[in-house]
Amino acid sequence: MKDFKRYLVTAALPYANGPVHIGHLAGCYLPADIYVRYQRARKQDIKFICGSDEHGVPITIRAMKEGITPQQVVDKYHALIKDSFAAMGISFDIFSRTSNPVHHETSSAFFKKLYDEGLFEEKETEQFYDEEKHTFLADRYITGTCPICSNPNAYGDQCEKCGTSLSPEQLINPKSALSDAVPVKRKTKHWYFPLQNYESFLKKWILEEHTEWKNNVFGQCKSWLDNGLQSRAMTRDSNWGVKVPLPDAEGKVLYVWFDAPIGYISATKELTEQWADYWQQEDTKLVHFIGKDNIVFHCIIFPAMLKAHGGYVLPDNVPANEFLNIEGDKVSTSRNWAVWVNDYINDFPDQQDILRYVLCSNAPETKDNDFTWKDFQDRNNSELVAIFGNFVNRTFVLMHKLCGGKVPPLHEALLDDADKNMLAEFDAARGRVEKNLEEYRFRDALFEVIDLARKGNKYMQDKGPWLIDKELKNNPDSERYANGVGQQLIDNCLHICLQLTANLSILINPFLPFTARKMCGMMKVVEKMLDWENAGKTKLLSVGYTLRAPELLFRKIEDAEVEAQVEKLRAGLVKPVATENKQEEKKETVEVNKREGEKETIVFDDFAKIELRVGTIVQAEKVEKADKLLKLEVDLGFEKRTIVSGIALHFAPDQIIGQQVVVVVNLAPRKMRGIESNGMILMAEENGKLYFVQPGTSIAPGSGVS
Ligand code: B3M
Ligand code: ZN
Repeated sequence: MKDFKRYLVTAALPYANGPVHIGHLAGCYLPADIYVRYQRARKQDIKFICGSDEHGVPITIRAMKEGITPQQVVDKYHALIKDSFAAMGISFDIFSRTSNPVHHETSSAFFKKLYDEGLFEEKETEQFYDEEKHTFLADRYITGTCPICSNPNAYGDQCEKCGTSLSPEQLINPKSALSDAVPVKRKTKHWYFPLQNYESFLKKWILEEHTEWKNNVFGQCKSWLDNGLQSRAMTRDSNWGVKVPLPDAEGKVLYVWFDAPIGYISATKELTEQWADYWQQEDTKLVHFIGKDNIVFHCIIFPAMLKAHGGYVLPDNVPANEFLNIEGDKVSTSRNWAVWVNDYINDFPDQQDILRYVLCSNAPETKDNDFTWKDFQDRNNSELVAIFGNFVNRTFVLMHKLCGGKVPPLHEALLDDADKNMLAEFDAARGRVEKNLEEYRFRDALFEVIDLARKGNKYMQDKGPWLIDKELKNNPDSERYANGVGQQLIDNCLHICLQLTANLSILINPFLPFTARKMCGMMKVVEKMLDWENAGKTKLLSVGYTLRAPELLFRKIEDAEVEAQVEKLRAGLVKPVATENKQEEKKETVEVNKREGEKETIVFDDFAKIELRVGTIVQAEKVEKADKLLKLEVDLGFEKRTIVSGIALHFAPDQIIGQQVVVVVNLAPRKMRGIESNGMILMAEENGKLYFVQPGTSIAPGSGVS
């Protein structure tokens, strides 16, 4: 592994066109913050960079919608976003903005250097133009039907339904997003960056040298590189953005994805005079935290730009997260299906750490995940309150009750295996947390911290110092507790639990910084104790030191609170006007002509969640005391699965061995009669008789069905 001297951590620059929601937090800001807080605690030289992305079409569209200028839009949302992050404890060293002069200078000089070196292709092409609004239509200014999935509301740069990246020419029935007018073609000149010239560099750098990147990131990069790269226009016709620094470029600005990543550099310049050390010294570890929709820009385009420019470090890692859905549905800002961070802060004042906890323990690190308010309540009540909070609280209460409010001494001679194992766990847990954090597995790291608290609870429960105390009171002549041994055993248990509390505060600090601070207050220690080098140590609190009264670290979340949040979410839902009417129409016809068993319409995305594969039944037997169930062993090619199926009244076990079936393979496991069933077999039914749904001919197990 490379020996890095300093860290430069960036988190994606949010568009200043709306508030941030919890999906943004879970996607990149929270993991970035945890990583940075951990490295700061390790006393690393580190800078944490972010700011708002104030250019591009999202801003101008928002301005039109609200009837204000783009400048007013960015001023309003920059402030709102900055405050939300600060309130959540996201500890940027700087939260800058791409409208700052330093950014305009930096990005335009960057462009000029590539231009002067002849690294752009200048091309005149025909592009869509809105004759009513007198403007060219790129990216999101143009909408139409997606050629891949037929979504009628695809954008000129991407279809949000199927995720395909598009160019305006590919849209069917294109129309202007500004006026609804049918656009015409007009000639315009732009500067293109020939990404294909950097293909071999990128292939070597990513596919050979960065095989450690997360699977989702590496996979996306590989598919882009395998499909071959093409020139991309790095300028746009617009008046909002960084002006193209060339004499014949009136009305043209830099493409927002050209200027925005340079925003990381500009913000560092604004932060420190030593900015060049962070960006241009080979021993800097640059890490970009982003969401999955930004992977290509951070792993392919920006590195190619940096390489073309020369003199800059490239990212060592780009730990992108997937998306966080809300209550089973994709976040949609236009439908207002989101939990806004500023709303959360209003509704749950001083409860930032609960949200940080839930978003980290359920982070979409390897796949899209779902946030539900019920899960929020459960994780808080049964993990934060019942495990972590409970351990700390019991320790403090008992220490006040049984040890006079002071850190009791440790009587080495009386230490047994349970004590020694508990003490050894401090350092072992530190090691596990550390390894997970270094490798960007934040969920696992947090789990280890909670698990340590869980072990603390068990240790205390097994030792039961209150029982010793009771016995001493009831029977002062107790032999086994004679000569002060009873009190010494109590001392040992609470001494260890207090040292463990100190360790927990250090380990939890990157994740729940507000809680760690509270714990320091209770232990009457300065925050310096939270330095990572103290993690694993068993003598952090001095014997005889008086500690404060316990303060509850977390509070329970009541049913009514989460019910109110779900209600708020549903009440705030905005249906797009066009589809709302259509749905109403459909509802009526459904009421009239409802078929038996008819279900409501689902969108393609719902269907796409189901993984269907062909399998071959290789074993079948009756389940004891369940006349309807058969226990099947199904060969799926990549593995064999046990599936319990309710077909025993229709098929004899030995008749069906060798039959091919279609299996829902990603159904959550379910226990039936004590047997875990891992999937479901598709059956057709006619007049009460069951038939297997089968491929028409025998094909390889594991083949996909769609
Ligand atoms: N503003 C896109 C986004 O918020 C964009 C990120 C820029 S990072 C340089 O998803
Ligand atoms: Zn599509």
